Amino acid sequence: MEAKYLRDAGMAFAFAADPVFYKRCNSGHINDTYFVSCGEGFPRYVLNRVNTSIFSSPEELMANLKGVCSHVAAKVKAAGGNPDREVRKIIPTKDGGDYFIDPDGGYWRAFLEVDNVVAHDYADSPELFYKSAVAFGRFFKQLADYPAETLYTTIPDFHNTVKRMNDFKAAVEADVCGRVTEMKEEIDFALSKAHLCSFILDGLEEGKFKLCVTHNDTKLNNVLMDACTGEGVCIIDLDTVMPGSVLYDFGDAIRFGASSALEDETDLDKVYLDLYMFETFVKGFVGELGDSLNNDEILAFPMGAYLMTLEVAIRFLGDYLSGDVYYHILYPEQNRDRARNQLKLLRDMDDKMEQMNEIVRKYINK
Ligand code: GN1
Ligand code: MG
Repeated sequence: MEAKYLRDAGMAFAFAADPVFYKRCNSGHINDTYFVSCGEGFPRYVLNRVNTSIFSSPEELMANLKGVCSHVAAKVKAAGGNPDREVRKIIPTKDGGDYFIDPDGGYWRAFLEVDNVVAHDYADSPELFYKSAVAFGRFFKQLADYPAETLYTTIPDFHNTVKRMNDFKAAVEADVCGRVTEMKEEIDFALSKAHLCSFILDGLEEGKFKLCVTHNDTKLNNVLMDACTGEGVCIIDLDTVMPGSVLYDFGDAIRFGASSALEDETDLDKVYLDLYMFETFVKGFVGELGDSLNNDEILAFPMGAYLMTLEVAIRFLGDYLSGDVYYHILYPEQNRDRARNQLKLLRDMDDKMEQMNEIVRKYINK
């Protein structure tokens, strides 16, 4: 169903012409996104209604985005690239604001759509996945000198896996929907990994891993790739850009893109970690980042992938137990199915940890 006020929002922005057609994008789990067409010969746009129950301070969110986008745009320009294409371009409202606020208090914002690009939900070739690794690596490098202290925390403790585990335990205790019995096996398995949750936080605290500006949601479909050449063009979904560890970005990219199946696959026999894809991503990422990574970070890549998978698994499972209050779902048991999918991937990573370790050892800086 089309969101209420979509058309009012469409008319509020300084587009090149009035919108004539809206198409819903179904891939985000949090915000509502629409592609906007303004007719032949005009650029296309993206309209996005921010989920303010999750991003509670939309003004701060937009301040982060403006800062990050203009920083990356300057880098793109300096490298002779095209900033209208290689970084998210924010479109102001007709009166120069960041947002259109609808009568129900909904916050809408708009971006220029990048032409001739594709976002993939699934890495159907190693080349494609390699190119995404290069694109995420480049973005990470572009933000290496961003003044991190100016970034607002859009979601506190976003990748604090210890806190995520505690929240999960609380959801199990509360059992508000009476779903704990059904999910006992999955819950016990997830809880048996609780002792691992502080690995990245400990490394950051000890100074083994660097605190950097990270994207924090490096799903393959957050890289727009050129439809002709397949090269990564533009990194999108910048709402969670915050200080963190490179292990978050590496790990989440593996969780999503080196899985043999989609996050929503319900046939668990199809879900496993593809080691060839894992190595492909390591190669692209390390190749792009070089010595901005230290060896402790490279050696911890397998744990980064493991913990990001565990984290998302307990978030999906916790949301199922709590009555599906966080993620968008298309059918009632979707969060349960997503959690089972991620836990299957995690079990497979348990079996493949030594092989992952062996792979990353080949890529450390000598
Ligand atoms: C959410 O909205 P989307 O699909 O880009 C979530 C990520 C999860 C991801 C799991 C703000 O991302 O953290 O990894 O779902 N984003 C937020 O697919 O919670
Ligand atoms: Mg996201």
